Amino acid sequence: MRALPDLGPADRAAFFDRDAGIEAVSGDVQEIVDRVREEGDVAVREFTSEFDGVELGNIDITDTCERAYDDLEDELREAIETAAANVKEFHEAQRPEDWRDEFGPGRELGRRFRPIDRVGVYVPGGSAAYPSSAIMGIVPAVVAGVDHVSVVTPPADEMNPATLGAIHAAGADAVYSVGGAQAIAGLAYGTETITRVRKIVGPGNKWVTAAKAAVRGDVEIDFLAGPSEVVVVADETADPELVASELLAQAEHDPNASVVAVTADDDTAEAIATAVDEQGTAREREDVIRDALENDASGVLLARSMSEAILFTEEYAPEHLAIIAEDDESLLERIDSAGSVFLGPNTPVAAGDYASGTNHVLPTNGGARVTGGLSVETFLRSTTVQRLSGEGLADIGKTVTTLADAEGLEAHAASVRRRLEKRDET
Ligand code: HSO
Ligand code: ZN
Repeated sequence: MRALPDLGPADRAAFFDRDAGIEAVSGDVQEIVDRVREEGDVAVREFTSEFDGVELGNIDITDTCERAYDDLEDELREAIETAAANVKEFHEAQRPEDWRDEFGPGRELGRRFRPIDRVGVYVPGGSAAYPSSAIMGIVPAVVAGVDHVSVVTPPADEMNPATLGAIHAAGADAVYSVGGAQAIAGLAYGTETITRVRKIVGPGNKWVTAAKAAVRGDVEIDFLAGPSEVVVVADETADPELVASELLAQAEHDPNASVVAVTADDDTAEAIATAVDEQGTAREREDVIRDALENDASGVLLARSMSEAILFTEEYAPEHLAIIAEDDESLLERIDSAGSVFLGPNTPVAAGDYASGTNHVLPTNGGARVTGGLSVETFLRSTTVQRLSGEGLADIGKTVTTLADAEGLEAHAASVRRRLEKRDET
């Protein structure tokens, strides 16, 4: 437990600067990206053999996913279907309608939304299997109306059947068993097998994230997501064991995860720290949890007031924010920067990680200051539309010609004047 006011500048910087550590691999990643771009499937196979230790047969495993889905145990298949249905319902509620309105006499303006035609979703493999991330990446794209959703996921001698089944259930059009930087490069530039996409989304390890940074510009990406984060803001009414359970849950994702509890109550802080120690032993992923808890950006913090706790949280801009406090709604009013917020004692972050319906692909490392998580809008682009009547043009004509003249763009001004003159002639 640490007193928040006692944190020095270096301690504070550690809390507020939680980058994904991609610089260390960006040189190697650039080489992988360049080779896949030049050599296509040959390079994909070579890097997969080198990094995953797998000699790829078929890169395209779309049919394998369908079979994996059919073979899932009923209970697991139903859980996947329920989670996907809840995510679909919440994302359908986000779909914006095209609209047009009259903003002045004869000046009709509007916006229309159309899906991006081809997108790629990275579904992580690694030490934990992530069927839930398949749902979170694919379902919003399908809801947005994306024509072709390609999925890449790392190969293994035994691929996780739940992940493969979830990729099928979520509605992917094509699935490739490729992971790491080579997968991102394949999606960005296309290979003989992998269809080139216009936008790549989804979380991955630092190789994946570095590759997304490397291809950005040639292809759109969602954002550069790093290890998981949670801040729990708790008051004296919070059950310290529940607060601790939130820290441990996100800690088990990654040794570099950042997990913080902040409260203004001495006893609560003490009790949370004790509960974290108690709950931290004999866990399946104890090593990962321990490392995450020892992280410089993790800890139980004692603020002088809830206001100080909130200011800290706003500056931290966490991926996940849980507020377990009596006046949770008024505390939330004072927070602008958080990826996803969980209110009250019955709302564990795990609910949103899996099944409540919100998306769990969220900005980390302060990204919440500028962006939200994956949503239907991630997969849409907007177009503005306008129609002016003669009266509508006359109404703004002088404004346009004055500004065009000021910019020295005489032909712009003339395109307006000509119309106004013709209108006067009739
Ligand atoms: N908490 C993760 C998502 C996840 N949790 C997947 C469990 N499975 C996002 O930071
Ligand atoms: Zn999680």
